Amino acid sequence: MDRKIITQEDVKEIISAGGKKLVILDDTTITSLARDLINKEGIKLEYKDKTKVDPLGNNSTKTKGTVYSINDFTKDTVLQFYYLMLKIRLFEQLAKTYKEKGIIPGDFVHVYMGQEAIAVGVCSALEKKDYITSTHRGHGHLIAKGADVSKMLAELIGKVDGYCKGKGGSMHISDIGLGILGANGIVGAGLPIACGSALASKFNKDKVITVSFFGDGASNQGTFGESLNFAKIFSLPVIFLCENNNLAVSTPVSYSCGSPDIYRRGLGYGVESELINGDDVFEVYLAVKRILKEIRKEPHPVLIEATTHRQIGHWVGDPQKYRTDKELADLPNHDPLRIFLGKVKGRSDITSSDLEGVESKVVAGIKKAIDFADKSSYPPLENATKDYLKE
Ligand SMILES: Cc1ncc(C[n+]2csc(CCOP(=O)(O)OP(=O)(O)O)c2C)c(N)n1
Ligand SMILES: [Mg+2]
Repeated sequence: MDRKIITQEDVKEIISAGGKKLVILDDTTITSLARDLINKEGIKLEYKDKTKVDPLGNNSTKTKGTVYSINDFTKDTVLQFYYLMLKIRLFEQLAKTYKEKGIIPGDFVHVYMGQEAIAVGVCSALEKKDYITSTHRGHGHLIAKGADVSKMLAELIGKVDGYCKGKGGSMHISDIGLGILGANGIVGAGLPIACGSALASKFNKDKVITVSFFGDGASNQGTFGESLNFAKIFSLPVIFLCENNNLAVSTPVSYSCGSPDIYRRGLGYGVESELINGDDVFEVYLAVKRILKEIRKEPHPVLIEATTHRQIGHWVGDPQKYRTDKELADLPNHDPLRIFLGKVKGRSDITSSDLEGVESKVVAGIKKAIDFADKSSYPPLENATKDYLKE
């Protein structure tokens, strides 16, 4: 079988055709549900490339790259990916400028530039009813899940029409109606929250899935292990999505993580785990779509590690003295928008005027947000102590 990914359905097909052997490529991914069935039915795996040792012993579902054709995607989907990624990029450029000019109050603004392919690939694969938990670097997740950029911008600059009436700021935006269970200033805090919502979905049998975004730094928090174990023992419908940008503020993974393969930690908890290329929106979308389908069929947790690159500092104003010149010079090669545009060149039906049309739409939306936030007023002093608790 020359397939790159073998799912439970593929194995069932082989069984019903009376097959007892599976010939696969060296870098074929076998999902954990498929693996369980292969083991149960005693199907033999035979690798075309004989250098590969038995993957079942290793229990790894490492993906070396999903093979796809850009032509597999509809034009609408491709343009929607561009719309969302560009919307995030322009929103973040604006947030950066506002912070540099002192228009945004408070200490830190963490922007998502460079990681857009993950938020957009994941959230485009989700259904509206699904939930996400976000992080301190959350603007991209929120925009991809449908948050209103006008209300977001108003919140960032402390205005009364913002998501939290201007009192929460960048790291406290949520919109339950859109399935956004909150950005979060506490590193690693989203994972247990995701377990809670996934537990509710399990009880309600509503087929809702929760995705918890977190960083490589958060993977060293106790909440990571506690949440993965909890989700496994209760078979919760949740994806733990680690955005590995190799840095927690200034600390690289090589210093902070015992093993550079964060996804492998999931295997120790019996959680299906994969490594994907988070620079490519098409790859992220396909991997997450496939995993969601399996989880909706039978609830279980999955850990995804998506490699990615933070295009600027940890916070706006971070001089990034800890990054080498070589690393900084290589960043454009990992820019998800650049990678996207390179792939789209292969589509004869997508013209530069199609892309320009998307750009104009994004710019108009950002201009509207600026206008909305500008016109909104600051909250009155007498409301300073209100709205913190449900009244
Ligand atoms: C519990 C906790 N510890 C420390 C911090 C300070 N802090 C904020 S962001 C951050 C790094 C997080 O790194 P990572 O999880 O990789 O996310 P990234 O910033 O790379 O997106 C730290 C240590 C915090 N907010 N919460
Ligand atoms: Mg990080």
